[in-house]
Amino acid sequence: MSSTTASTSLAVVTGASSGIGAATARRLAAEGYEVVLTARREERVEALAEELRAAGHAAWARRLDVTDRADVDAFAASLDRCDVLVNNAGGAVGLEPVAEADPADWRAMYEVNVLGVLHLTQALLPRLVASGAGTVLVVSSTAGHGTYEGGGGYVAAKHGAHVLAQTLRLEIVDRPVRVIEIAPGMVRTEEFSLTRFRGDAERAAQVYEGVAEPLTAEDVADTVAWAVTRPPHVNVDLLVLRPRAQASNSKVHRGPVRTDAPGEARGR
Ligand code: 8X3
Repeated sequence: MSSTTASTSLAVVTGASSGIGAATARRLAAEGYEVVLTARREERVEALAEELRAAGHAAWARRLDVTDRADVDAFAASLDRCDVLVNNAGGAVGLEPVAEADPADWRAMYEVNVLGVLHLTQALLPRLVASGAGTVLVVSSTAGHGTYEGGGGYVAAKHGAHVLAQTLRLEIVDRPVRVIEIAPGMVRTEEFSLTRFRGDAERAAQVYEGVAEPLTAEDVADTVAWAVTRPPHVNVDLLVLRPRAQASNSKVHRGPVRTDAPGEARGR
């Protein structure tokens, strides 16, 4: 598939059709990686790969369903090498409480957020080891580190992705492959909340209402690029990033930023 030379590192990005995945593909291309953009929506990744090629980057697109193991294996077999795997494909479906949630939604979230990562990682590990300095990166979520009402299925799945990364890091400590987890909090992308609320644009917009500056896909891509471009012996185990206005999964400031110093009212 690729025209990689011995000196060009190749990065595979899953879920590269929009949001964090697309921003990450752009950013890694700009950093000099040859990038392989994968997603179920082939026309989207093909358009982005074309755009990157027109800008002088080495970029390729491949339709890929990370939940389909045969598809993943065929994809892995088509690659000459792989230096970086960015497991970004994932997402949330629904915000129903545990008592009312549809098990099918939970299953779908487990399939893409956990088994998708497992499939790609298993299939590409031989290439990553052969690279001599491989990186497996998992874009998890702050949902992988704490729960919130209505988040159950997504939180359980993202905890699974976190545990996969942690466990793999233990198991391959003697191999030249590092395992990085980037856990973003509130990121305003065009699709995350729209998918969660099954296309209800009004509900999706409410998630970010009044929040001064939610993170952008580019903010996360910047962090991914920073972690990936550290020297190979430096492993950023886990990096949690949130917008300044979000102090925890359930504490978000909505409204203007206060400019009075804390304690000022009491004369301190
Ligand atoms: C997205 C963050 O708070 O919607 O991964 O779970 S949250």
